[in-house]
Amino acid sequence: MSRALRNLSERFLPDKSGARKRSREIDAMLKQDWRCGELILLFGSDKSGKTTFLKQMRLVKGAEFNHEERLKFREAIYNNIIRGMRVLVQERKKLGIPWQNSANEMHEMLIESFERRMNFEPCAFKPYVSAIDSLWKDSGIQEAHRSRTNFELYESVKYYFDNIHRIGQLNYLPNNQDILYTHKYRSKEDDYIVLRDSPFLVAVYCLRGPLSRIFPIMCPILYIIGSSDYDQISDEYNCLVQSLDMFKTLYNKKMFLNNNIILFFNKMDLLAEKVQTADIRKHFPEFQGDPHRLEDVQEFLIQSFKKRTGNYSRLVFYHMITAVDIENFRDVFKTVEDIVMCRNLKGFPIL
Ligand SMILES: Nc1nc2c(ncn2[C@@H]2O[C@H](COP(=O)(O)OP(=O)(O)OP(=O)(O)O)[C@@H](O)[C@H]2O)c(=O)[nH]1
Ligand SMILES: [Mg+2]
Repeated sequence: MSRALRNLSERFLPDKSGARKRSREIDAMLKQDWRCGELILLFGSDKSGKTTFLKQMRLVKGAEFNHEERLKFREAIYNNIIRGMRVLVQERKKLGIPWQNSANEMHEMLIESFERRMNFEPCAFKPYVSAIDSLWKDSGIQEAHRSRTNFELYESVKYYFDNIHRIGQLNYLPNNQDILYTHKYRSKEDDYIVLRDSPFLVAVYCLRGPLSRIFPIMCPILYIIGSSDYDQISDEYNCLVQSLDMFKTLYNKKMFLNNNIILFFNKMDLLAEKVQTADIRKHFPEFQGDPHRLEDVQEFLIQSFKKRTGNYSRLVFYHMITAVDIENFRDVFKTVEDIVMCRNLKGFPIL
């Protein structure tokens, strides 16, 4: 491990305080020279699962979240739940779907008046618990939820609604699974991780940022794809197309021509569920095959990314994952290590 990385790990292991200072210092450290294999870059389109991937890498290395961090996640979970339900009640209204239970009009008012909160304590969340439970059971909300591909809603809210009574307890502290399902709104401290006893730092980057000043070296690139996003629209832009375009930009960036790229087709759990009912041909008429067969849709995704690589070829590995799956992430971590250390590469599927 280089001195730069050692300094960095000593100073930035997850439980250290002073997030803003930490983030500034990490930026400064990243400008230093890094040897290949010490720094891993993580890219991916919005909400594809980059932060979840980082959280898992951290957990695999045994760096558990401490009490203070869990309290912050609790606050994020409360906000995720109420904001998620607010989206659903608003969409129900827009779609003109009637309430099954008219008592929910009152709950709707409570949810609609919610503003994002800091220092959100369990006793302040308590009044929302029965409202969320009652709304979630209403066929009006269920119907709005079924049409969620037409508006932006985090898939994880279903998990939280299903667990609302556990989460609503006054002594609630999120477990690791709950934490993996959170979506925190952009915070830079989420985007870096130095892994204990591991030779590398993983950093999330956004392609819109000023990249050239930061990476003078060849470092492996992990690219996360939200595989189930093929029918999601964000800012009038299909999310899968957004991911394909971003990959094309990355693939063709001169500064990354020598970097190994590993594509992680994430959200396989959601994809498997989605193909049962959704028809990918509505969004991608060029799809040939059975739209309800997972393997056909996976192959289409692989080929779509392959097409974005244009005329010249280089090694691009790929892997199918479910980033929220704690059990299987050890294998994913091993894959990352193997590729970063360039070992056992023979068996890896290549784009
Ligand atoms: N079901 C399921 N949910 C996932 C998976 N991966 C990520 N998520 C959820 O998707 C949401 C977005 O994931 P994040 O990790 O925050 O995505 P991100 O790419 O960091 O998002 P931004 O930083 O906003 O661009 C979170 O609520 C995650 O829990 C997955 O494999 N399956
Ligand atoms: Mg993120």
